[in-house]
Amino acid sequence: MSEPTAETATEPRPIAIIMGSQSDWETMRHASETLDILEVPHDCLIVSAHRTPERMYTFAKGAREAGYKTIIAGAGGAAHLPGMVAALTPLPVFGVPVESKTMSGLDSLYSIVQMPAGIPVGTLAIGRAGATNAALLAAAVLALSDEALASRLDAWRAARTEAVAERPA
Ligand code: RP5
Repeated sequence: MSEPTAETATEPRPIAIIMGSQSDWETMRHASETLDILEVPHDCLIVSAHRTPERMYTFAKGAREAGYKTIIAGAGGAAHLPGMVAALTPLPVFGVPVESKTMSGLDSLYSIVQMPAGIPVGTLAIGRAGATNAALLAAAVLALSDEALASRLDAWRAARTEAVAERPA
């Protein structure tokens, strides 16, 4: 969760990774690490729909003006954060269901995926895979207008392909 430095303060950070709790970081750090590999500047913030609703409102209403292009939102349990943020901003929101202890993340998944028509949340898989893929999707959106990033994404995918052995060890 990097603070802007004097050197980077004026650089645009096109992606915000938000999460409902510190406990979500263990999952959401995989989104951040993926964006680091792809050299995509991003912010990581704790924004809770339930515990800090005013922080959530301020963040979501100001997100576009702050320069964000997409938002990745992770939450668990009664996971209202992605949907509420999507209701408050026109930016694309990708939701990551964090794996909960009591229901293995199914509660998170259903809370995030079952949005009413008109307010979309692009919902990913439960847990680490979802966090990683949310980062890749957000990067792919940015890559539509960023050729250098598109090349880095191509290289990332090619490396994943090359890493698959023909036979099991
Ligand atoms: C949600 O409640 C958070 O997104 C988190 O996944 C879940 C549990 O939060 P903690 O009790 O661990 O802070 O709001």
